[in-house]
Amino acid sequence: MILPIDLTIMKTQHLRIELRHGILENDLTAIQEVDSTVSWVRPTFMMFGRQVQRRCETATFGQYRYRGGPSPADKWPAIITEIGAAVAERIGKPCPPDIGVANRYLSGQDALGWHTDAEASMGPNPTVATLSLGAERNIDLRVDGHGIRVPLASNSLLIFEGDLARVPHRIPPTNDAGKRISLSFRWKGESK
Ligand SMILES: O=C(O)CCC(=O)C(=O)O
Repeated sequence: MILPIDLTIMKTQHLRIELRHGILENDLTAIQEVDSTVSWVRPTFMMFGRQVQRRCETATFGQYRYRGGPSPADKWPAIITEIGAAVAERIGKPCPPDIGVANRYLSGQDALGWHTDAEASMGPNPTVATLSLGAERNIDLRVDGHGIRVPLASNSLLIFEGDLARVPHRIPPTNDAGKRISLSFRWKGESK
């Protein structure tokens, strides 16, 4: 069962999850610029021996390659650098972030299936901060076996810190939603 909650901070033994609002001064301008600047692709990947198309468009920046995703851009577009710096400052992290991942959902039918952000190359206890721009969508999380549904308003920032393998999540499809872009900035972590 998925329980809708108004999340602010949640801590478990291995994880910290936080939702903040009002991150950028002008999220409306930011979404337009990111939308038109990023080279979006809709990758395909193999699942159970079949070629499947990803249900949203994506782009990656930094030393990272999504499973079946596009090669990361060598150069971060200026607007992504700028937003990454604003996010880093808001949460007290070094600038620039190690990695940026952008996702574009053109409508409510675009979605992202269950996955975790755990990557061996990110070391133990990495931080992932995801900025939402545009249409509000829900994110479903599984935390310690509990299903949680969190609405992600435009200009909100969802932060995961710790053992990311313990927080599977997805963006489920919905009937009517306009365009949404998420920008996920990631920092390598260290043992505590
Ligand atoms: O679009 C979102 O908010 C989720 C992004 C995400 O889970 C990812 O990039 O791995």
